[in-house]
Amino acid sequence: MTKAEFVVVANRLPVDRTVDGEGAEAWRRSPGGLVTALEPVMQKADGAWVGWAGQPDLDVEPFDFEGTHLVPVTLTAEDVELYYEGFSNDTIWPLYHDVISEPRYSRVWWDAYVRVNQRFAEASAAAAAENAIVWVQDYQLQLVPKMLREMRPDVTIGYFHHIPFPAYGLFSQLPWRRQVLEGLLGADVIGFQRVADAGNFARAVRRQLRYDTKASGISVPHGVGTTRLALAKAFPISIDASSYIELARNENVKARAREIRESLGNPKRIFLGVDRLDYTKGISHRLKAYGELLAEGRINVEETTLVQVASPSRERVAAYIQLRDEIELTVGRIDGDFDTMGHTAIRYLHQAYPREEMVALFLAADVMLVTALRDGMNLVAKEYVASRVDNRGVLILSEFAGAADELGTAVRVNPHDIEGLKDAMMRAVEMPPAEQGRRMRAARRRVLEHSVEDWSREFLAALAVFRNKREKD
Ligand code: GDG
Repeated sequence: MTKAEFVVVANRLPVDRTVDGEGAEAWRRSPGGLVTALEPVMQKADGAWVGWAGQPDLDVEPFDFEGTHLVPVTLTAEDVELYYEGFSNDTIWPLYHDVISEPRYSRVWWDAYVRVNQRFAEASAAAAAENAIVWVQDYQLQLVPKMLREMRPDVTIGYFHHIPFPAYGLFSQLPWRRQVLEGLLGADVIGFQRVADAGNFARAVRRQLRYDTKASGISVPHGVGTTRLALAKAFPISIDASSYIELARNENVKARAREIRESLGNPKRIFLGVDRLDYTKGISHRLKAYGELLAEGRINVEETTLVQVASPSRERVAAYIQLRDEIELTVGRIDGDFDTMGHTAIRYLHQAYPREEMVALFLAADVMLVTALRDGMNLVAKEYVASRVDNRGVLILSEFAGAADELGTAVRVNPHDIEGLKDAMMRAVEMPPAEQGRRMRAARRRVLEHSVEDWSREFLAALAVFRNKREKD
């Protein structure tokens, strides 16, 4: 088997398996941001990517795809249920998002999480060349860094955490908190979205493991009486801004944006929400605020429409099934109360769209609503800003999304404060074009100056320091 100098380990491979009408199988690049972010690095470094192919019980040999060596990890239907839907999405996800939904602690799920993390670690150990760099992605694989270090002390290990790391008072609920911290500390560099996340992690390490921390450095016991240094700090993720700019300048996309406005009856103002249908995104809070503005007559359906794209997500997890029912009930009520024959209050779409359509929606929208109750970063906020090449439009941004640390000129909200949210929405619809321009230009500058390529370059530069040191020792 070919060994790679650079290995990415993620729950999912960057491809989807397709089967055509005749039953012929093929692989198609999946559209995710991480794939775009790592593509240039993978090509240059002759990299390998270890991950699950997205379907249970699918046993595929490693293969090459568009210059990347892909190493599939097989998950059985039971693994998917216990490790992925269970521990990852019904324990860690709600716990790390401030228990918006109640986390479930199941020993059977934990056992599966350990078992599957071990399988990912073994596959990574087998794929990595001597002294390779291995970059582990996200909360499904928190135990991989330590497992891998034990198998392969020669490799340099990075871990990036895409979601928030919670305050110790919450994190300490986790029955396996020690194992998770130790798992993560197997990495040389542990990256977070916000400075606050890195701070929460360091505090958990001090309180739970009693290790010393100083600035971003953590002293991790290593051998008898000695320690090694691990770095835990913020590396805020970003987007491939230029691809959004290109789409926003495309004549077809611009025409589509006009068409969308027309098909909604040319309202004076369009509000837009684009989220995976997830309880962390604060969709209910935004619907509540919008419904009240209509009821109070501060806005009316002749002039204003809310377009809510809620793309299907985790549809087998109970909390998501319930959330969908709640949201669809609320949308139905608001539309029932306020729609007219020609105008709708909320155009709700439980569908996923191609990126061109997303950008057309961004261009059509006067006000973008990002009202997450907790969010690692929230890429949609950055995508909206990048797409507004006309320097128009207003971003309403929750202070609980990581993006709020960077996009200081957005209209900032606490989504729990419904009156405050309503006032912010009114302020946004009434904002003069000159002020929109000032705010949008500053936000765009930030997104354009710090794109996803900068993110991966900065993370890998931090890892390279560890690798060089290892080579010298
Ligand atoms: C996690 C963290 C962090 C959504 N619907 C469609 C579609 N999308 C795209 C968006 C965006 C992405 O999916 C969602 O990214 P977010 O950042 O908004 O949220 P999560 O999925 O929760 O991502 C988050 C992120 O990881 C990266 O580190 O920012 O905090 O939770 O790119 O545009 N794209 C298309 N059709 C859809 O219907 N094409």
